[in-house]
Amino acid sequence: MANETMAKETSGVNATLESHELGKGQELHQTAGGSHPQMTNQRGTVVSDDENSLKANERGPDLLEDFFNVEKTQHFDHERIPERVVHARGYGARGHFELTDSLAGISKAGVLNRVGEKTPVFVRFSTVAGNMGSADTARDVRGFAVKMYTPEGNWDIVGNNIPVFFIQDAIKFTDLIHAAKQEPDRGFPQAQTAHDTFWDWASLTPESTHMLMWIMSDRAIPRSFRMIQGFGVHTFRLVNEEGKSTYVKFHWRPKLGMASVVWDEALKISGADPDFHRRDLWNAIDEGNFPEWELGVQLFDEAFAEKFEFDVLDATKLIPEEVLPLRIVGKMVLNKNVDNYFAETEQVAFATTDVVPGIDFTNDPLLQGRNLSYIDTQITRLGGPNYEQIPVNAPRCPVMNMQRDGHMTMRPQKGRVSYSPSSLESDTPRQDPIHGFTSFPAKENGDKLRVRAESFADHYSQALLFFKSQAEPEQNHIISAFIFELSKVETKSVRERMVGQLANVDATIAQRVAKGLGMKGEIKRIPTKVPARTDLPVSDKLSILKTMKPGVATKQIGVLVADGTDAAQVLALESAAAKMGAQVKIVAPKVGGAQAADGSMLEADFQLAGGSSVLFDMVFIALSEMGAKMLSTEAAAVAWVHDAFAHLKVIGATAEAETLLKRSGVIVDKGVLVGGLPEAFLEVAAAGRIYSREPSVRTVY
Ligand code: HDE
Repeated sequence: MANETMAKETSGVNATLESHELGKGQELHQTAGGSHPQMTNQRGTVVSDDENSLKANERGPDLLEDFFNVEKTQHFDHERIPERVVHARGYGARGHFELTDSLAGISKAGVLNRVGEKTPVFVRFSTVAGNMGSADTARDVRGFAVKMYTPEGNWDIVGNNIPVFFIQDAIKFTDLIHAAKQEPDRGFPQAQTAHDTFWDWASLTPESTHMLMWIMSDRAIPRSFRMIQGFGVHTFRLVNEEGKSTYVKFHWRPKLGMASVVWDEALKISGADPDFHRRDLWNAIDEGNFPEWELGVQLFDEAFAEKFEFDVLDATKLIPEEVLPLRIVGKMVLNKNVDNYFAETEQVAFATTDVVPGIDFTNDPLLQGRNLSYIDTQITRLGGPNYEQIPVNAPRCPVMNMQRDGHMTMRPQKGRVSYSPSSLESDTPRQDPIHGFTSFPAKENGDKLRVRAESFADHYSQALLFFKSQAEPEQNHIISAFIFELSKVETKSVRERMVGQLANVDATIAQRVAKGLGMKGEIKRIPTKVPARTDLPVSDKLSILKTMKPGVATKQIGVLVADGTDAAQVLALESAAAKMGAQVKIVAPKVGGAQAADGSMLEADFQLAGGSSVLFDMVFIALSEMGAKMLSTEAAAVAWVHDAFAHLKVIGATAEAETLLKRSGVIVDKGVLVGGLPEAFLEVAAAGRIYSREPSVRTVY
């Protein structure tokens, strides 16, 4: 039957295949049922056979005229586009922003004026250093980029989960990234800063010290994208109808509060589930547990900026919330997963210059440099200047101007006139001085110079402030992270120089790191003109542990079962967990499940070897005596329990599971509940990890 006729006569692939004479040895594929649409090529021609290429004879060579095969393969050959030079590994979702407190009078931006209006958003979370295929849980800053499709144009807040940055001037960005990425001669390591070039650069770049404290902290190993804060980092301007400017810093605050994993766990998750964060976000949205953030702003004027102890244009500094509280003005909900990862998450293009009237820039030299970089990079990455026409990037308001043509133009612009001024047509777009974007007329004068402002010179005070503001376990983690990273540095002089920089923050911090590195001799402090101030009051808001929100909602409980498990106990845990919004995941030696003591089957979510305890927030060992004995000789089970203990998780267990607990080196503490009720286990788990256990499982330097 000819292709064209078949296209008219059949309504689905099933019918097409059935009416098609199958090739020798070819079987009809089983389908999921339903009415499948016809498969076509990219030009719309219906495909009659997607299994066999066109050959000169049954065992002969392929024919070039097989345009179906040629098109399919050529398309495949071009499936990849250049990955982002930084933030290559990311994951996105859709949702909306809703203003709850109007900033009318402060900013004329409609999105910050119209209370209750829901503005669609696309958010992409990312790591910075790793390539697209790297693991989600690498120690790194998380990108937190929000695109708001406002009726006045797209507004992007292209932020991070850390409120400060490594450098003060954009001209240093290339160096930072080259130092952090794979070393150019050997092409490794990727997705980590734990190597010579990064620490060589960092130890020679005192302005990075504050940020180093943050990336060595637990902020850099978040439990979930849903549990990170976001920051615009720079000081921006809000501009009102009268042209008055107010400085602003943007903050996103997760409704669930912040939470992190522990470092050894992060390393193991990278192997057990490199997609840990994206899977978590996808699942949460898929299940209707929509993540939410509040938008907070720190608003201030010139007078505040003048008297604040650091320069508000310096992106290596933050303004503590205790000094300038947040005003919560809205909330953002992510409630829709993407339909297609590539079309949306990969092709989304953020830019700091995507702003609307009422939002404006300051002279922060990092922001100024970023304003050049983003559109430029998209042109290469997405193949031309029309990437704004791709649906995920297209504004949800009219776009009319005299820009024309170029690769992949999708808007067929009508008319003769493609220039301005013009008189030939009555409907050509015109500039609008009243409603259009106008830049704040900041006064500029002085000499043209390549300099770093004197007011940017203090590199250590806020590094110390951050460290001092952490809870003790968090401080210990920062020290351990420096030790881990610098232990991967092969060049001794680099290790020593970095410790010499840390001595500028605080002698004890440097000594603790030196001790962990086994460094002998006196620490050589790097000379600095501006020593760290020790008088800055601590800011509890900078700590995850001091601000943590208790609860188990959307948390994952790994339950280890085997043949002989008491099914009633598992059911009781499931029902108690459901009441508190936590999720039970059954891990069994076989994915087919386990046969409970009463003969019923307990269905498994994970097979033991693929369901490592690092994937769960807390664990319950629901084993019979026989089951515990059997699993005591199973390395995966012993590691499962041992890791949960070492990762400071709350562990619940049946009294019969004791053999396995002992074999795994578990020492009973307030986070190990043997033979208790599920409610008691969940109550303890709601308070989070057992950080007090830490000194018994790893050295604190
Ligand atoms: Fe970026 N950054 N950046 N950056 N950045 C990019 O743009 C750049 C900086 C941030 O999910 C690139 O589309 C320069 C600070 C995020 O798609 C590129 C400088 C902050 C994302 C670029 C900075 C960020 C990017 C690479 C120093 C936090 C991911 C691909 C002046 C406030 C957005 C791309 C996404 C991505 C340049 C520093 C956040 C090359 C030159 C500071 C969240 O344009």
